[in-house]
Amino acid sequence: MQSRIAALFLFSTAIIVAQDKQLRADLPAVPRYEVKRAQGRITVDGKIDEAAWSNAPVVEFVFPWANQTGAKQKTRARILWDDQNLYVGYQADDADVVAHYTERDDPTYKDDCVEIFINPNPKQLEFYYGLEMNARAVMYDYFYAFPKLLIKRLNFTNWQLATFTDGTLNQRGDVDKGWGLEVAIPWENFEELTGKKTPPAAGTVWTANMNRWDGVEPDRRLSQWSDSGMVRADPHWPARFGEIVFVK
Ligand SMILES: [Ca+2]
Ligand SMILES: [Ca+2]
Repeated sequence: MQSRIAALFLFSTAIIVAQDKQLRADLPAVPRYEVKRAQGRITVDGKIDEAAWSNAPVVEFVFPWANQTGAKQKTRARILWDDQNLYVGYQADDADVVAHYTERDDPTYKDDCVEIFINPNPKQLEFYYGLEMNARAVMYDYFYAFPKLLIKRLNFTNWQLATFTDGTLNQRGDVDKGWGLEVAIPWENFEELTGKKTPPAAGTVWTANMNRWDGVEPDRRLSQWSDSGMVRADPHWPARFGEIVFVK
């Protein structure tokens, strides 16, 4: 009986998900990114100015939702790796940098915010990690049993995170230039999905997406590395994450 109830619950949940998560037609193929080794030290200060970053390919986010309003402000992102960490760097053009949340696991996605979703085991599409970080370097991290359960009690350890604002945070009357964010994530944080603490072997493919929430309601936009394909503005759809391949 219990299993029948469970099956009924799963069925009804699937219907809700299908209604809520509708994909657009004619989507482009998901992008692929070569994650290069960091040649030299990265100082996590929000400035993407180390020599190591100049070796990393740059991706620019797209704006999939034409119904959203507000300026389409450019975001460039890069990823690197070494034996200790995965590094992600963002540079966000932004004429008005606004972020209010200050505590771990606050809903930073309501601020000016950048995100990375990481699936270290692309053979499955049910589980991934999310890191959503606002322009004042507040971390909201979670494990997502997609789409049913988001566990924000998961807290990554030993990460480094910093932002740099080229302008004035939360001062609305002036014109800012933008902000940058760097995060270094030690490999051990991914071990539940990889079974290993060590860095991935060269050639390993994970999937990921990078996102940005920008602007102040009602003029707010979501942009992404890989278009999630959702009808409504929604970054979460693991089948549409891009591929990241770790190269030597
Ligand atoms: Ca730096
Ligand atoms: Ca958390």
